[in-house]
Amino acid sequence: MLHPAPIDLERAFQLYLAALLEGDRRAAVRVTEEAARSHPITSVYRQIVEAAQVEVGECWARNEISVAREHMATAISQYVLGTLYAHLPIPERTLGRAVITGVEGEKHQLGSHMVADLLEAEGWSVRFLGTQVPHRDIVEVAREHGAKAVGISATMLTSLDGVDGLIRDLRETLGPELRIVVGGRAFPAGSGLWRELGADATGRNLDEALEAFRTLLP
Ligand code: B12
Repeated sequence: MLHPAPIDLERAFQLYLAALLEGDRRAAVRVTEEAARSHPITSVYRQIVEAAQVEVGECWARNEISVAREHMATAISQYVLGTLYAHLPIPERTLGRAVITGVEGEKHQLGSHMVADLLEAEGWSVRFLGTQVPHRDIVEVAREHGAKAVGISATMLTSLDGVDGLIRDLRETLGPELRIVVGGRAFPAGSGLWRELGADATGRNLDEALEAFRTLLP
């Protein structure tokens, strides 16, 4: 019996982007599920979903698509992450407990959503809070969950004060043992900003994010 050749990631990206821009959720789910059968899940997240979201942002910045179309595309990507999550191999063992969150005023949450999913697939017990959460509530969840690490996501430079405040609040209540990882577009390559804010590690993309959390393990 003949099996169709596995879909190439570049081709899958093109099909996925077209599906996002047309608002075709069914096609977006189909292409990512097909890609997930023959490629590592990190590649599907990074080279298809993330790459397409970045391109959607470029189209929006060039005024080629409306805000409505960008929102439609992002809503589809959020849905797609939900469908891919169902296929993530979640190990039985628990490596450690983590909370992943955005800060007050920050609206971007797809990147931290991906980080949270893939940390779970690595064996972390994760509480993902989305974004725009009051900081005292984040501290409370981290305490209740017994978090060893908190990952904080920031895209906009205007969120950096919030990151600074949240790190202070976390350290004040949960002590210096708590490990803090920051990431997102607000922390560009080569910037030592993360260290200045008192974080223990940073990551600019999914692979670096996973590596940053690995360094916290004994
Ligand atoms: C979707 C989107 C939105 C949505 C977000 C909805 C949602 N539920 O997330 C909405 C409509 C709310 C939005 C609003 C705005 N947005 Co916007 N948005 C985007 C867009 C198109 C995609 C974002 C995305 O999903 N990216 C894909 C993810 C996977 O990438 P990522 O977030 O960078 O995450 C990765 C890494 O950064 C890292 N990471 C992320 N978090 C963490 C956390 C940890 C702990 C670690 C280790 C790593 C890590 O790992 C992730 C995976 O690799 C981007 C374009 C882009 N280039 O990203 C613009 C973009 C980010 N937005 C932009 C702008 C300007 C805005 C607005 C100001 C627009 C406006 N005038 O209102 C507002 C600001 C709102 C606010 N206060 O936060 C600009 C930012 C420019 C800049 N200054 O940097 C961009 C780059 C668009 C552009 N090309 O100009 N936006």
